[in-house]
Amino acid sequence: MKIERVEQVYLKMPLKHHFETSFGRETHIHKIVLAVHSEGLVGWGETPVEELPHYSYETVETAWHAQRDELIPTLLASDIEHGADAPDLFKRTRGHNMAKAGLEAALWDLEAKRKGISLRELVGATRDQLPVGVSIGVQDTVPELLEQIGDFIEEGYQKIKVKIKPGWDADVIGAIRAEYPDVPLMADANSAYSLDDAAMLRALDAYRLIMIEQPLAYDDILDHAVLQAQLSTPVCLDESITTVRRAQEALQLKACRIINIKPARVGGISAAKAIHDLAAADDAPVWCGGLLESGIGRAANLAVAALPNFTIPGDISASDRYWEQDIVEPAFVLNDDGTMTVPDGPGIGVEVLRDRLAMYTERQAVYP
Ligand code: OSB
Ligand code: MG
Repeated sequence: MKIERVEQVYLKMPLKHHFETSFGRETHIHKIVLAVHSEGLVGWGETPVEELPHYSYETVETAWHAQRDELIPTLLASDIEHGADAPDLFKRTRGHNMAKAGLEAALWDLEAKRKGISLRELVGATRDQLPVGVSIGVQDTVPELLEQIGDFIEEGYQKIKVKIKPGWDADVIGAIRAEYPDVPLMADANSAYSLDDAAMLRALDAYRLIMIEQPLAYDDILDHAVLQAQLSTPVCLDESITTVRRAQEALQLKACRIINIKPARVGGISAAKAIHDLAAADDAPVWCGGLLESGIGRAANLAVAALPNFTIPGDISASDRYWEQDIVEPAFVLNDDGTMTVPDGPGIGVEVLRDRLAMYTERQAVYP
């Protein structure tokens, strides 16, 4: 595929409600959308970076720079056959996974559209309805959190994930369990603890959580292995798993029993597939996390999450969970049975709305 033109668009999208994690409270979500053009077709991808280096060291500015100054010129100078060839094409660049992942996703979408097949089919996945869950930020009060959880259960979400941080943890989880004894529940700490907090983390074992996500340092494997040996609750790694190699180390060292695969965090769809396969060979389930993607990234995440070892509901909520107006049509909706339908049209299977893009555009560039 000879790529004739690449569009790079920085979007700032207002959230319906603020989203709070142990890093702080967000009211807007920043991201870069990429469009790759070839022979009249357009492939779309999303780089779900933040404005500031909190969850990840990557930001709008670092991703913009890596794409503009290295990745896009490399792509324009190449003749790439498959989206799956992107990691090799970009291998001279170390790190910058989210910058790479957005371009790789656009190439997979373009390849699928050229072949007239869905991205799901190109990825090699077959399931078409996926059970999904919802991630809920830190709230001002416990009653507000309980009410939100009740609303999401009512809507049909099949897994509730709540953010925890020191001062908002064991008591809050206990209150949720008292109100909703059987809801599939998990906690995500976003690295807010250390091994000094092992006693509190062990106390969470009483609440039958499906897992605890990334309790310790964002770049750690070894402390998580020490912690996992002390917990009956499975540890799930998110931030620590940045590459296929890290996933292998984590599984081998028993630092986790479950992996949250975010294609953007691990560098793209190819790496996500490789980690899926590695975990499956180790009997470790995986699930698809999210980075508050727009409909473009959401569609690609659904296609990847249709692979067979994604056995735990993902953080793949409906468009209206975060957005008044998504940038794709049709928007993603939750089915009555708490599943989401993987689009089966060509590529990502949803249409990108140019007028919506324009509403949220902060900056854009076209190459060459
Ligand atoms: O840790 O999974 C996380 C959002 C932004 C940054 C990190 C995380 C999250 C979420 C929300 O939990 C996932 C989503 O609904 O997209
Ligand atoms: Mg997480």
